[in-house]
Amino acid sequence: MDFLYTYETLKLEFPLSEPENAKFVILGVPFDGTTSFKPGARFGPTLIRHATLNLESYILDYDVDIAELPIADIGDIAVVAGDPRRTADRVRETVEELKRANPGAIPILLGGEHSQTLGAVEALKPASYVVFDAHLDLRDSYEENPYNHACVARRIAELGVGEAIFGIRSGTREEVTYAEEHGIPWVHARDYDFDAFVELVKPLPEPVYLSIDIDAFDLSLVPSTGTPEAGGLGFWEVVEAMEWLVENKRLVGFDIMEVGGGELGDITALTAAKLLFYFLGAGAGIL
Ligand SMILES: [Mn+2]
Repeated sequence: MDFLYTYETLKLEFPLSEPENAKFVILGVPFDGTTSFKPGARFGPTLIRHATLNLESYILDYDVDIAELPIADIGDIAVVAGDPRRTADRVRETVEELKRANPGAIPILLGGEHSQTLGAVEALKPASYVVFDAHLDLRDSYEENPYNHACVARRIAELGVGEAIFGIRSGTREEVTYAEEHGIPWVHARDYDFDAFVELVKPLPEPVYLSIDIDAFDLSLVPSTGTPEAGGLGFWEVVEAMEWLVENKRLVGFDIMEVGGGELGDITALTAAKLLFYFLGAGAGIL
């Protein structure tokens, strides 16, 4: 099927399904128009796909070969340069197109700035938003733009979507106050463990959208991201949480955002690619 706003790009290596028949549908969002510090997120989707070439499709610990799963890759969104809202509109419309053709599909965004998650959430209308991030992203506006990447959790909260935020080690007093006043729980990276995750996520209503801002990981794993922060989470900590969500909650969407880097083989993209394969491998359990 053809989508209005996507174009073909490098795809995953193994045989892929058509989007109409796939359970998991990959969509790149190469947008970095409001990046504050370290540019390169526009290359994220391509760098992640390229990094997957380094990985076995067989996931040892699951005994699952993700090359045998119904996965599609519909390419990248044609972004509106410098305009996160209009680009997120294209993400929303693309996800809506996909869901009309294949209501059971779970879109997987590869980004690209976190601002673009808003478009997918608007299309999928989850009851809850679970996010791993170094930053609260609860600002009302940043650099005079309410659709800046630093505002995405606030925009999503305003849609009436319940939230739980993990891996935090950066925020403003204004954001902390907003979280308190609106009952948005968040866990500092220093306090994060699996039990804290389950305790907060268990009561959340379904369906759930899971967003992973790659900067939630310690920056040794993800040096090339828009706003890197020391003191983040380990790889298996996030995988373990993701596995629990896939097994215990109905997921409607997933993303890995803020992957940057200027060259093929970047560490950040390798981390993101491995995470993507673990998500797909865990996803075999819900087919
Ligand atoms: Mn972040």
